Amino acid sequence: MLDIQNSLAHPLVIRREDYTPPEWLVPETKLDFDLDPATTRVTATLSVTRNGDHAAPLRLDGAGQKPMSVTVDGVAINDWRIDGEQLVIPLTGAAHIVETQVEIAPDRNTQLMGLYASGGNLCTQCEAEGFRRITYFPDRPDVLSVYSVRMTADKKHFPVLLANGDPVAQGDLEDGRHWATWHDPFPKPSYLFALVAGDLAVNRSSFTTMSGREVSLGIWVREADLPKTDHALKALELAMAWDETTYGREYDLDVFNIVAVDDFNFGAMENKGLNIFNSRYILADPDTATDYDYDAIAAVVAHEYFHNWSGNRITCRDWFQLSLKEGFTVYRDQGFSADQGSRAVKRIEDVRGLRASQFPEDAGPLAHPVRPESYQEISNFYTATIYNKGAELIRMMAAILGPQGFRAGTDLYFDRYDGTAATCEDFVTSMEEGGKVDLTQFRLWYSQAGTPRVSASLSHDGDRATLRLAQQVPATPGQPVKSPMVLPLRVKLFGAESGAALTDERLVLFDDTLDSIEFEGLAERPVLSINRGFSAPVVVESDRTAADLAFLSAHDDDPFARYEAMQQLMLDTLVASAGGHADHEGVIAAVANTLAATDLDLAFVAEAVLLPSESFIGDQMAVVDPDAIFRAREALRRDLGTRLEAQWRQAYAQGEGQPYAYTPEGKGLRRLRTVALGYIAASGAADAADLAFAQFDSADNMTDRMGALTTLVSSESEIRTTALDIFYSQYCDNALVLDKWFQAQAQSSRDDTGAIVAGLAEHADFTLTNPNRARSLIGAFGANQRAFNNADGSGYRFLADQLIALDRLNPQTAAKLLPPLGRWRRFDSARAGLMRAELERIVRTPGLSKDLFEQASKSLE
Ligand code: 0A1
Ligand code: ZN
Repeated sequence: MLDIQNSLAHPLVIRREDYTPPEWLVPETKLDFDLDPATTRVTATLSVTRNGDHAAPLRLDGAGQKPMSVTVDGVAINDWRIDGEQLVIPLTGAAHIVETQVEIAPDRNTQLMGLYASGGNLCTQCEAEGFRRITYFPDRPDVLSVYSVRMTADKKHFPVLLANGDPVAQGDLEDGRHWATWHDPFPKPSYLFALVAGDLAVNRSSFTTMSGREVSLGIWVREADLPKTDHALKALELAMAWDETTYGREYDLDVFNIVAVDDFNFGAMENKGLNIFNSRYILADPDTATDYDYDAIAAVVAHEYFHNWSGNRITCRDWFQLSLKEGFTVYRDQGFSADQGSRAVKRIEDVRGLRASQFPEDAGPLAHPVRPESYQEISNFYTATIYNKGAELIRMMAAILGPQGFRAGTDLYFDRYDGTAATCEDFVTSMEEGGKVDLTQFRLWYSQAGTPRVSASLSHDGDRATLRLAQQVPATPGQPVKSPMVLPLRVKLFGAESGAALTDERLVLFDDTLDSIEFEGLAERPVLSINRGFSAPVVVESDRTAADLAFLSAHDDDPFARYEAMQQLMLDTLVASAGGHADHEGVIAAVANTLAATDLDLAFVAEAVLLPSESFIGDQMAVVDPDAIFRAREALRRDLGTRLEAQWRQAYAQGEGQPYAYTPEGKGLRRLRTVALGYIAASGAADAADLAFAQFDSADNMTDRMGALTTLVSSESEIRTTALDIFYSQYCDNALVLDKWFQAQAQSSRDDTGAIVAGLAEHADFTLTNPNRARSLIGAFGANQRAFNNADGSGYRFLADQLIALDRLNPQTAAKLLPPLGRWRRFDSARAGLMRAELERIVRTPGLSKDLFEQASKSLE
């Protein structure tokens, strides 16, 4: 392993402890772009100032380009040199004007970092280290500069020229070209730089901020897509208002533009005043986007907007602090989404996401703390841990401080660090001072990886009860021994006979000083409700019986806790049944009870009756047996389907004939309808495929159509191919919908899914150059536990082949798709051996990127 690592061109490990302030600052940056897809000339004029008393030369980061000229204070120089990929310029004074000129080729940029072409337009992506692909610059987040940008381009192909900040001037040139200048008065790091040149149409609106400033809002897309931008624009307005009322944060420029592009490595990017989005998080109409898509669009639009304060006005000192902006901003977007619909359902969705992606990451070879200590390639650290666990840390601090304390803490943070590049420690200190609490032990959440396990046991004697707690934080790579953490646990007791609350909810701060809590004056046997609302991101192991869990699933007054109790009951049942001890009665009764309840929101019911995913069941087992898990889950689905068939049919009929409306009620009806359809199909009912096809055929919206298609793709019925063909011919011109067609087939539970996916990789519409398409097939297949882990190793080989091919085009996206291969320790030795062989094959591939190398080599350790 180490030999391979040493032979790489740039095996550098960057460490948090090595941080030093920049030697040179760049208070002002002027950029001149002579834009052309084949060759773009970039002239950068930097005013640089020496930072401190030292004699070091100016070092500017670059990647993939060569300087054509360098001048210092207006005089061409030739004593510059290239060191690695850095341009080193000797400077004698305290302040200079340095000008460089480079040429770059956007249309050959398949990595989608820096300046690249997408759908005939030109756009940029600079986070984390893409700016250096555009021009030479100290490309680190603590160098803040005020940018002025001039762009020149062919007017016919690129009639629209956008950049950060506010527009200044524009004009025509004689040769069919035109120009525009933009100025951003807010000092920003280079990763927030953006420009777009293209043939785009705009959906405009305006927003009056709380201090009365008018902001012009614009969403820029292809002309034909304009009708699909209203939902995103509305979400932006809601987000702007929400940030004012919830955090007192106001927008600060005269314009706020969003551009949607088809080729994008992530979801979206918060460039100052010019957000650039993956088109899947902007474009929606009922015919092409599901309810899930609509929700995700609002969440991502809000997320990027919220970054204007948590990320842009206050940025990160270095990339180890990434969760400072990402964890906080995810927490903020989760709060926004919760306020738009059902708080409980939103929390259930967020916790499900955390368990699906962050818990396995924290338990695997790529586990890292929320504030990592080292990295090879920063792109690999845009992880569920940084984002979602990071958000849970903020949520825990908010719980500890209470609403007023938390708001005082965030006010202090925004005030004190505005205009600076800050650290996670700065945030925690603000919380301590604003909320008047001591978070000394809490800080371990930032430095210790791994998901804490809490064991909780409630004993009861007369009218007293004692809750005994113990915690253990598992070893993770590089961290064999852990200290106990502060776990804020919301706890409440219910009477086993009456179902009534026996206590108020208590927030227990379970830290190194506490191991038990006493309750007194209890009139009857108590049942424990713990970690209500998922107040701490931990695994709770309790001694509650199946009967206790069923009781809580019916009586708990916290909907999240009710859902949790049902999940735990289902999990215990499924793990036992994968081990050969099937007893479905408890789950069937509890699900029947939930379906019969009349006081529950339908979206909640739909979530509560869904079985845990195959991979989450696997996470509970010492050795994952994908086939046994699949069989156990299918058997329970079949039993639930048959025994409760009448209730499923009733739930299904409830939504029938309702005209489409994107409202919380409408979403709930559709969600429950699809879940019910799944159970009817699982029951083996003779009419199930026809029922699904009828829904597919008559649906007036994509949610119902996809719900039906998802059921059909897993069926043995011939109608399955008919539906897939109809769907394809109807939507083959819409890339975002075609992604769903690929994804649904990759998620199928059919025995031949591996072969189908391999065939789809050869389909004329499959391409690795578009990250959405690559993810829709390869990513979805990697997450299909049974299909991917086929005992013959074909799934592993397929993934490795695809990743090696994708790495040559787009290393970031390839590296993101690797983790399923890194789960080898969790499987039997035969599968583990096959996975390791593929990881080794990847690591030994000549010319492998740093991105994929880091992920694959760490996964082997
Ligand atoms: N800061 C963005 C995420 C993002 C990160 C890297 C990117 O480069 C390809 C793109 C986007 C966010 O949190 O939304
Ligand atoms: Zn973000």
